[in-house]
Amino acid sequence: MPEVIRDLVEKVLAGDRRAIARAISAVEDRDPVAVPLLKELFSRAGRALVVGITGSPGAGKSTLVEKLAREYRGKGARVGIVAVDPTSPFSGGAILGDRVRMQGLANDAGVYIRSMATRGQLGGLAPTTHDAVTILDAAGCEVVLIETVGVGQDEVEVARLADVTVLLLVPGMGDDIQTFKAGVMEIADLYVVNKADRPGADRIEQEVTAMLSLNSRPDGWRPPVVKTVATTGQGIGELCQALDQFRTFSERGDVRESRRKEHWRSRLLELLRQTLLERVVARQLRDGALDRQLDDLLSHKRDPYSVVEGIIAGFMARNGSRQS
Ligand SMILES: Nc1nc2c(ncn2[C@@H]2O[C@H](COP(=O)(O)OP(=O)(O)OP(=O)(O)O)[C@@H](O)[C@H]2O)c(=O)[nH]1
Ligand SMILES: [Mg+2]
Repeated sequence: MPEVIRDLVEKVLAGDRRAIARAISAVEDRDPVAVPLLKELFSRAGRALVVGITGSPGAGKSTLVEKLAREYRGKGARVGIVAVDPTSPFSGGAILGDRVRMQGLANDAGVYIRSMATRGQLGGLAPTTHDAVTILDAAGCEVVLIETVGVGQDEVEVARLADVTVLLLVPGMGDDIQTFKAGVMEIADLYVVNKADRPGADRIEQEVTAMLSLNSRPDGWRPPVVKTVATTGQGIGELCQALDQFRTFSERGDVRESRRKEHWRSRLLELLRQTLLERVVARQLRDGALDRQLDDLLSHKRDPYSVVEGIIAGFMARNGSRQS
């Protein structure tokens, strides 16, 4: 293993914050050290509790994450925070907002905070969020909190990555709860009614509880509803307890294991798709080869299915001889 990678691995494993930052940047930038680094770190990961926190813009996710991180710090745990931002990495506004709200944690060596931009990626997770979690996990974070904005499909993505998913609701959503996509409500293991200092918190709590009583989950878990005021920290202790309860529940049954299995199944397929595509593009579609195919498509001389079959056949022929 090259010295530079060995050095980075050792520092990440020791929890060095600058090394963690460098490792995550390497992954984001698709630096050549990223894959060898992740290969080394993977066997040291798998212990962290990964908590996904989702909810509408402005629901109080960052404020809650900060309080939750403090609560876990109080118990002596090291905490990693990944705030996934839907904006481009260049607009920066919301990222700065998150940083400011979490400033209170900035000087704590036991907390690592990272913003990641989705860069337009569907699903609300930065493409590299998974790898960032592996790095934080290997670096000794017992808890990794992932904040992701809840717009459409994003919650489903975070739920696949997390061991436990928390959905933040706020008073004043009124009938919105009815219009919440069924799939979104289903992915939450825990519901938080945040901004409970505002009128309407009880009503929304009742609505969620009523809705939950109508659906029973196949795994038998009954998602609790916790009221919080993230700005003051009220209810954070209860939330932590509820998280612990879910953890115990999911570790006792095979819930956690089967979730992780599903997670790795989709992750492997995704990685395979990406790697194969990159190899095909690198070996078969160099030097304007794609453009030449486009001409045939535009004039309808060839159909796209045959073009794809041809590209893959060419790749297999070249690679078959290489590998045998
Ligand atoms: N009254 C009240 N305000 C809150 C509470 N929690 C958060 N806020 C305020 O709500 C605003 C949004 O909070 P954030 O923590 O940034 O919300 P967010 O969900 O992270 O927002 P985005 O990341 O932009 O989607 C801030 O002004 C917070 O101070 C709460 O419990 N009560
Ligand atoms: Mg936020």
